[in-house]
Amino acid sequence: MITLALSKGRIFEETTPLLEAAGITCLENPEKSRKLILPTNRDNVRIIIVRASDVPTYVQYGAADIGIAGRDVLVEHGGTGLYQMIDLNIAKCRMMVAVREGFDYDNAVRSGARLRIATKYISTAKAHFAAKGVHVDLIKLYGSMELAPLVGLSDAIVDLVSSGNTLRANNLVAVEEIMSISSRLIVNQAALKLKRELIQPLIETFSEAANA
Ligand code: PRT
Ligand code: MG
Repeated sequence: MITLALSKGRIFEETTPLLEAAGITCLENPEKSRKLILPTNRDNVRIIIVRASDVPTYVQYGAADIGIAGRDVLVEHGGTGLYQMIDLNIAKCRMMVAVREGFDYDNAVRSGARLRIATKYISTAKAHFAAKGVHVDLIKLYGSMELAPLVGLSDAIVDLVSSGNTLRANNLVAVEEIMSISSRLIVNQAALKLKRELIQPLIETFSEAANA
């Protein structure tokens, strides 16, 4: 049996065609079902539904053999116990620094003043600003980062941007790109050895489908 960890929403939706290419169909819709363990058409493959940021943790401890997670989540997790097998080229976006329209970010950085940054990506943001030599106070949020600069919680945010609509709707502008993001197939290190004959063909079909 292999267990695949996925988050519902965009990752589940964009993974479905890759699973289909590997002959795997999930038998329940995670948006409708309250079940957290979903059967597939193959009795040796099951899907577990977890929070996007929890996917690496389930795979690290071997509670899931494989999983799909964004590069944002993987960098923040650190990658211990995981093999990052392939870039699936799905759920793409960019991790950006954004500020209120009219806020002079370049000047704030140049002046050497401490910047207040709100984000859910504390360790990624910390590494980014440390590499630039910018002093920051980091404020941990769990969502709706875009609100923080509007109500004076922070000078800037570090968040994901895809269409840019959320920034525009809130009079924010992106001022710096930290990294480009897509989702990766991750594999538990022990599972890759012990269940190689089940996992290896999946990796191959996924990588063909991702590059098609
Ligand atoms: O939603 P929940 O709190 O349960 O968890 P989550 O937000 O971590 O999960 P989910 O499903 O929203 O995101 C899963 C993964 O999708 C992320 O880890 C990214 O790798 C990837 N991804 C791709 C995105 C986006 N694009 C994206 N646009 N994740 C989030 N967003 C958000 C962003 O945070 C911002 O609030 O969408 C908003 C911006 O979108 P635009 O189109 O308005 O720019
Ligand atoms: Mg979300």
